[in-house]
Amino acid sequence: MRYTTAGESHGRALVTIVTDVPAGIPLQAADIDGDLARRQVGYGRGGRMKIETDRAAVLSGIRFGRTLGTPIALSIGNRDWDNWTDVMSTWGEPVESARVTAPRPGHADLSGIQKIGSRDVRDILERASARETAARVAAGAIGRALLREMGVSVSSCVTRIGDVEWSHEAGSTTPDTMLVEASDVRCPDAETSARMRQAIDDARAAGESLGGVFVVSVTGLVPGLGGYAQADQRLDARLGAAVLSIPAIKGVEFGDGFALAARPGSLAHDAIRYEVGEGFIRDTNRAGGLEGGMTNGEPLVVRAAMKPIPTLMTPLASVDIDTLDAIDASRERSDVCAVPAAAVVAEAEVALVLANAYAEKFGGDSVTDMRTALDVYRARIAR
Ligand code: EPS
Repeated sequence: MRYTTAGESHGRALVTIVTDVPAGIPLQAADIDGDLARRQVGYGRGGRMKIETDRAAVLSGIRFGRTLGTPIALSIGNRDWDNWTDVMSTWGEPVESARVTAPRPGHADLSGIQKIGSRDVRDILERASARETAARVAAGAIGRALLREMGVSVSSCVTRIGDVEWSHEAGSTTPDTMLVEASDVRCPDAETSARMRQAIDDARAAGESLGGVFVVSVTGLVPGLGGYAQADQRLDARLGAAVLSIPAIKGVEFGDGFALAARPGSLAHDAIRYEVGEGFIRDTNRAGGLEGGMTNGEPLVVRAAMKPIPTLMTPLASVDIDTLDAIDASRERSDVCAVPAAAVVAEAEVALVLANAYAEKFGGDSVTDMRTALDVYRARIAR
């Protein structure tokens, strides 16, 4: 599956077209809209989320609740567009008073205007805005629906907001411990969630913003997805690129990741044993489910670091692009913390990579054929 998106943050709508979708995937509106809703909630979001109630209109590619195998076009309206029709008009002359001239450190603003030669930072920020990730989540819901047919489930949780960390046992971030939909910071631990909320409140009061860390965990994967033979087959690289494509993500690790660098080999890998009737077993999952660029049948554990949002109500220093005078960076209505939302976006990105890995290995035309091929493969490796 490949997807592309279009749409400005305060334009009419976000759209996505998803191609190379196997036929016959059962899909309901609630699958897409449910994920859109999960992305929208989350403690630390700003006023915009009170305006939007994201829903995807399906324009093509789904008939009677099943994918046709044809491109799926989805549109998510921006309710806020009604408030931006002058500033974001398709035609006519620019509103000079609405021009943004103070680029925000950390955002795409400055490099963006340098890149395209614009004198209005809004030309950049409208598309660099993480609003675009709503369209990715809609696309990802189709990947998730395919994975469901393959017996795979994808979930996430937040393990750090600012300096508040949930110190969970390594390897405990499997879906069983990640039933966190009820928590508005997506952290499974109630006491830590309360401290995370307090940190967000404190940041808001100080005109600050906060980043954090989240984990995406995937269960039900067969071994051997991805590949060891060529660089572009390696699943670590493909997953890493997908998660790093999400705005504000600055680091990704798999399993014990960076901590592995400090350990001797005997404490860095996952010993193999065999049980009749159960097959190959690992008692640890330090590798995070990936060895040699492939899944190894253990839960996939992807951890990512998100930097704090660049829009600060107590702004950093910047330079006016008209006068070149020192000036405060521009203030826009914004979120204080979007780590819980980013975790849901990462689920979508991970789901799309894994859906493609299944389609490569088991055939991408029809979900029925994929399931048959998967059953044959499972039976072979069980022998
Ligand atoms: C964003 C700024 C805020 C966020 C937005 C991302 O929007 P606004 O400028 O309209 O207040 O709420 O995120 C979303 C709209 C969304 O759907 O996630 C930014 O500058 O990146």
